[in-house]
This record gives sequence, structure tokens and C-alpha cells, in this order.
Amino acid sequence: MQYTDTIVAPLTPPGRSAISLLRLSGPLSRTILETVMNPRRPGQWRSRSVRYGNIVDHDGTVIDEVLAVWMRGPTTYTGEDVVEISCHGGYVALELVIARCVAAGARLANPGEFTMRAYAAGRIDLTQAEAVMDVIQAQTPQSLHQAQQQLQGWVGTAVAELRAALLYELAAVIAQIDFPDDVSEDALNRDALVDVVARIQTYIDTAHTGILLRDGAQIALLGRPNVGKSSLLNTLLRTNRALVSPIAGTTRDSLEESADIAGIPVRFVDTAGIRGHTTDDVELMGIVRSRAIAAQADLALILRDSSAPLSPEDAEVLEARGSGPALLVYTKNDLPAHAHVLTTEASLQQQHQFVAVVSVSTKTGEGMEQLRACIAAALRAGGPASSQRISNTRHLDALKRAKQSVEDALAGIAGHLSAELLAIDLQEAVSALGEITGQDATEALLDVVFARFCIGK
Ligand SMILES: Nc1nc2c(ncn2[C@@H]2O[C@H](COP(=O)(O)OP(=O)(O)OP(=O)(O)O)[C@@H](O)[C@H]2O)c(=O)[nH]1
Ligand SMILES: [Mg+2]
Repeated sequence: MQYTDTIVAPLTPPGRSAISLLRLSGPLSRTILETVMNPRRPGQWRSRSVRYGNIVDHDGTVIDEVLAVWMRGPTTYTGEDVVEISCHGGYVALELVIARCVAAGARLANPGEFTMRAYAAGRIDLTQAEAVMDVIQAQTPQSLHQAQQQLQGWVGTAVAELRAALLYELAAVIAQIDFPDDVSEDALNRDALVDVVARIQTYIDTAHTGILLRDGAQIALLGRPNVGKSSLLNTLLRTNRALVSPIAGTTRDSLEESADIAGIPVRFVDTAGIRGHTTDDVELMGIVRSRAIAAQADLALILRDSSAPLSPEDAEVLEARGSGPALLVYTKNDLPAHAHVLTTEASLQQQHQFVAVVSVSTKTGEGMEQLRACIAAALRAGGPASSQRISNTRHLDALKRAKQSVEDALAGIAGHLSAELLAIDLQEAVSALGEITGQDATEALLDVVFARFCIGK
């Protein structure tokens, strides 16, 4: 697809910085550059050589001193002629340089429009376009590494192989419809379809860890007042984020902070202590929030003060969590343990199947490394070591549909269904796979994918 208009956008966020970067892409890129810039040394523009000079207004007034490079398509990010200009940082210089480019014939780019053009030019497939945003939004080195793998195209290659295998079988089925006499009964290779199902399943198996590393997990710190939730949050974050005091009911509103736990981007939520008998309206509002978070978090840390007797409030906390995965965390293990701590453990364990039990002290730091390891293990639950993982729910959903359609076709073969019906199942599987890479993507799907993008990408 060839676009006739030339787009422009900042590549760097607004704000004070040494330099800002902007990009033009489209057929007029070089003409616009020649109009707005006076290079210091005379001469022709050569592709991929950097030139120094001034961006000037139509009357010759200097707007900013810049470095600029013109890159001839199609071996550019968008596949079109591209110009990149480094001007000074700050709000004004960048805005004026962009305005000057617009006056000279460019149009402001929409979010994701450069990447959309790269996709339209066939430079990248849809999974790589999505990976661009994943790289930008990666929250830990591991999530970045995973996004880079996808950017290099492994999902597209894997899906193309599956699709090719299915198209081969689909052709055989269609031949059977068109020339029923020429094709033998067993023209369809059942084993090939079984193999496709198995391969799709191995990709589906990577998705739990993949999606976790891309999107992260919410972990709630729950417990009755004063068990040490805010202290534990601070120790996990290694900051003084939350207020801590010996007064029960210190934390009123829930408070969320991000951290990296063994490469997994997690959001810890400190909550107001759950208790039934408060008359304080504000505390009650906080407790309502705590209960909502308790029910929905990906993982809960249920805190129990090991120096205090078990109270009915501890059971309330467990009730608020429901059946979701939880770690039991004994706090304040630097203090003498309460005499009943072991019997209380038994009674709590009866109420809930904990993933693990850990004992910590935020005063001495004891147990903290073990707690981090338990959290990582509880979240990851045995994911694959390779960083080639399905990390996008859109891909996962399409893979599941493709697998189901191939399984339907296999059931059809067993049930001696007509070639026409088998062809429908196989065609559906092919289309589902094509949605992943974009071959069978609708306009609406592309809009959804590119709506996630930021300006300048
Ligand atoms: N000795 C000891 N005291 C602790 C430890 N952790 C927390 N505390 C103390 O316990 C008290 C309550 O701690 P917080 O972290 O405010 O407890 P919380 O669960 O957030 O309390 P609320 O916000 O009121 O629900 C404070 O006086 C802390 O200093 C610990 O590991 N050892
Ligand atoms: Mg607190």
C-alpha cells in the first residue's frame, strides 16, 4: 500500500531534555526537509548521512539548530522515505519545528501511524507491530527480552509454519471436493493434523508465563489491622512508601506500587486492615476496598502476626480472599512467637490451601528472600525457560480457536464427514492463525491493535 501524504510526529516525550527527536515519513519527506532546513555546508542530501544546520521559518528566521538525516525508502522503519530531526529539548523548539514541517506540507501523525505504515508496507507482521509497544512498555529486563524475541518475528514464523501445514491439507480436501474420483480416500494426512494440534498446544503452554511477564500481576497484602502489611510493603519495595504506626487502622486507602520480582512485573497493593467491628466511616470505606482487592488480586499474601493470638478477624481475611491462590506470611518473627502459633496455623490451613507458608521479619529482614522466591514460584508455576513465549491474549485466543477447529476436523475425519465440512473446519483454523500475523485481520482488528500505540510510534 502506498500512502500519498507525509506524516510528522515527535518521537520523544514532551518536557525538558537535551534533545528531542521528530520524524517525517512519506513521499514528501525530503522535499519538506529541503524547504525547512538550511544545512551549514552546501551540497546535496545523501541518504543516511547526517547534516548539521538550522530549521528556518518561511522568512528565514532561525527556529532551532539541528542535526537531520534523510533515509531513502524502502529499507526504512515505515518502508517510505523517512527524515529524522534532532532539535533542542523543551516544549517550544520541538513544537515550532513540527509546526514548520506542517506548514511545509506534512500532517500530524496519529498514534501508531508509523508502525501501521511499516505493517502496511510488509516490513513487519502484526505480532511484530504489537511487540514494538511491548518493548516500549516492558517493565523488567525479562519482559523486555521476551518482547524483543517477538519483535524479531518468532511468533510470525511459528504461525506461518502451522498455517502452511494446514493449507496443504486444506488443498487436499478441496481437491477431493472438486475431483472426487481422482483423489484417494486417505488423501488427508491425519497425522499432520495431530502434529499441528500438538504444536499449537506447546505454544499455548507458554502463554501463562508469557502474559504474566508482559502484563504483570497484582499482589494484595491482606491481614487484620497492625499485622505489618505496610511494613512488609515498604520492605518489599525497599522504600518508605506507606505509613507505619502501632495504631491499628493506620492504612485507610489502598496503595499500589510496582516492583520487579524475579523478572515479573508485579504491583503490590497495601490494604486497610480487615476487621468487622469498626465504627469509623473512613476506615469502613477502606475495608470495602480491601475486600474488593482481596477477591480479585492474582495472588494474595495473607499476613498473620506470629506474636499475637489468632483472632476471628484472621478468618475474615481468609473469607474475603475466597479460593484464589494465597501465601500465608507470618510477620514479626523477631518477636517471641505466641504460644498458639502452631495450632493457629493448623486451623488456618484447614480453611485455605496455601501455596506456601513463610515467616518474615521486616525488622531483621529474615525470610524476605524466601518470600520473594515463593511469590515468583507461585506466580510462574513452572513456566518454560525459553523466552519465546506467547505473551498476548489476542494471540492466545486465536491459537485456541485454531486448535479447536483442527480438532473438529479430526473428529470429522473419524466420523466420515464430507470433504466440504472438513474444508470449513480447516479454513476456520487457517483464518484464526492468519488473524495473529495479520494475513486474515479485519480493519476493526487493526484499529484495536494500533489504538494501543503512542504518538510517534
Ligand atoms: N517487631 C516487629 N514489629 C513490626 C514488624 N513489622 C511491623 N511491625 C510493627 O507493627 C506495627 C504495625 O505495622 P504496620 O506496618 O503499620 O501494620 P499494618 O498491617 O499496615 O496496620 P494497619 O495499616 O493499621 O492495618 C508497627 O508498630 C510496626 O513497627 C516486624 O517485623 N517486627
Ligand atoms: Mg498499614
